[in-house]
Amino acid sequence: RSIALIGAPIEVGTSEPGALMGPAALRTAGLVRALSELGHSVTDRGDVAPEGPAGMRGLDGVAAWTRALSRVVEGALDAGSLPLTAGGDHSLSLGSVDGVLRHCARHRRSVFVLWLDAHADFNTPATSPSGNVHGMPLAALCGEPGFPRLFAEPVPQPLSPANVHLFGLRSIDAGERALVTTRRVGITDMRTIDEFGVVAPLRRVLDRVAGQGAHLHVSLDIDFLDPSIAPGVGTTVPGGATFREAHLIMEMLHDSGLVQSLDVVELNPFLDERGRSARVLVELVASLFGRRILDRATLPIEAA
Ligand code: DIR
Ligand code: MN
Ligand code: MN
Ligand code: MN
Repeated sequence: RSIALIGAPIEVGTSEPGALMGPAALRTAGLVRALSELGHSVTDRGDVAPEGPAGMRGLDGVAAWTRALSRVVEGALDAGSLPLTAGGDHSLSLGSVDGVLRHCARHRRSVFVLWLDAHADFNTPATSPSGNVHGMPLAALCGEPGFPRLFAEPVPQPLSPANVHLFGLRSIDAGERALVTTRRVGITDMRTIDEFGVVAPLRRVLDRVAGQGAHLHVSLDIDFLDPSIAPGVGTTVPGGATFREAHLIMEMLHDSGLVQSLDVVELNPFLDERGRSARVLVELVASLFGRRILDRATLPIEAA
């Protein structure tokens, strides 16, 4: 496939400095090479420049990035490429998903977002205990109030909360817990993964996406992973996905053939240990784009 790598060195959505080095660290860890070796044609579009004053923290700074990223992601999809937006804090998904929504609105296609994250990212300015915008993108994308002037134009078709699935959840604030419940957001929390593993819950999600013929956008927050394999993030939460669970998810996503756009977010190289987390992310992205141990899918057990 044709993949457009879009750097989004944004950190105004968080209080922990360092995420702006994320795109550079992913490039250094060999992201482009890993994807090219799998036979994909990768174009590195470089880093996006924000439209307007991007220095301030909070919504006004994030808005400048949102507009620029939305345009670049929509353009990549229009050109038939798969946009891979590399961050940068999770507020970048306001731009990438907005671009996806605009592209899909023109093609009358519904959008489904799979959010691999320790957190729900469904706060609004009214519910957020931290005030950090990286904890709010899903609420804004789903049309919750409190986000004026964030998007360039009103979204033609906002994201439906029923078409959002949080996977790996293990840290949620009181206000956003109430919101995701009333809005009926899909959730596979860590407790569910402990009980049933990743395969059955993810298969249900993928079957729904396939049934809808929806565009599948995957947003991978590095804190989805257990801090023991990925320490390079400002908001580590113990009890995350293991290396093997994460790879299996990526392999299932690849096999589904449904993923049309991807975010890789929250890598903070300043907190990383000698590039470990960046390398793990590159390995995971490679699995999502088709790297496998053998050149066939796993054999059915009875045929083995
Ligand atoms: C917390 C942390 N729920 C907040 N969110 C993070 O600030 O709203 N999301 N770290 O990835
Ligand atoms: Mn398309
Ligand atoms: Mn997040
Ligand atoms: Mn998170």
